Amino acid sequence: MTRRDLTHAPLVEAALGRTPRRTPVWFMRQAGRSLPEYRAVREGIDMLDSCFIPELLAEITVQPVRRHDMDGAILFSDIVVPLKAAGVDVDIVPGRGPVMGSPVRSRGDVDKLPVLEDAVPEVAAGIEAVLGELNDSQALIGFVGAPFTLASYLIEGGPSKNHEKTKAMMHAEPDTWHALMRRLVPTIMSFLKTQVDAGIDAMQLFDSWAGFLTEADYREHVLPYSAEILASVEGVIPRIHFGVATGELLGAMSEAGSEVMGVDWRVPLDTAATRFASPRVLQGNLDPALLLAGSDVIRAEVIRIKDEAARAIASGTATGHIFNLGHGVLPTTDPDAITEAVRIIHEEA
Ligand code: 1CP
Repeated sequence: MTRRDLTHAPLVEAALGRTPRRTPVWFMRQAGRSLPEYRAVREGIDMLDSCFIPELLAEITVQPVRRHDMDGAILFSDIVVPLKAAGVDVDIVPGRGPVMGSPVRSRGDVDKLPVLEDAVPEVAAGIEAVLGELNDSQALIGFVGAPFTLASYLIEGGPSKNHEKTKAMMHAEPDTWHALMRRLVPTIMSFLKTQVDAGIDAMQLFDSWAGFLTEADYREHVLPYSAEILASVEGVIPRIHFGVATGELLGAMSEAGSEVMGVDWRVPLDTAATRFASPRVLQGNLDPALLLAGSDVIRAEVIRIKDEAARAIASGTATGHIFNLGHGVLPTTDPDAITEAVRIIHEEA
């Protein structure tokens, strides 16, 4: 594979700290349930199965770019896909999320956890099909879940409100915790390698639930492992790092090494930038709920967010801005409101 030349794609330019011709935008969860064309092609097909059908995953990945003039496509997959590919008994239950056949609670469970060693050819073929559909202004963003967020699903056995079993293991059995991290890192890196080898143009590390941790816990139990994953693609593709409610962790998370830091909607972008270990590109941070509030509200919020990013760049604490939501598109969002938001983001200076 020869990597595509995306030197002039706004998203890649912004991620590398250059000034793009327009503000690049993509939305987390832009593929998926807000789109009728997604619901149509997914009809009768299990969520995890759909992540292993190359033509289907490619079609779903491209749908939002086609419809909304996004500057980036996010690979249609899920953070548990590498676990499934490794042979872990995991299912995605509609309306709930990833559920494990048998949770990981002891050192014995950790030692039995399968590790992904091989490439995932279905995902590689899907990426190749996506790249055939995108032009050279449209970046394909690959992603992996970070080891903390994946560990939470494995230990809790499914989606969790408080992550209490996860935190209990971290503190009561730190050796088991670190062994689990050590076992997850190669699986995540190998799934990332499949995507990089197949030609993704950028990547995002989703540590969705890291915001539940204290900074001390994050530094000791999570940061070294996330840093190792990001380091594995340093200089190869631009890297984005994101978690929800991570305002208090932005400094520590920025030490993991990504060029771009995702910020959720709770922290103004110019405030967020002052917390980074060194200047980074900002990504964010429109509250996804406000896509339901009408275009006057969206326009006012877009102007506010772009002003905050511009102030951070002018003061030297940030080196660029990729527009995004502060977390994923809500399934009840009207797709026309998304198209309109993207138009406003591109048109407001
Ligand atoms: O049947 C369906 O449509 C199920 C809904 C769904 C979808 C569309 C799930 C189940 N996963 C996905 C795809 C997905 N997952 C994408 C690609 C689509 C896109 O972004 O456009 C991505 C990037 C993810 C990543 C993902 N999965 C994360 C990290 C992002 C985030 O939202 O913080 C997490 C935490 C998951 C777990 C997961 N998978 C699915 C659900 C409902 C959940 C969350 C469950 C929970 O609340 O714990």
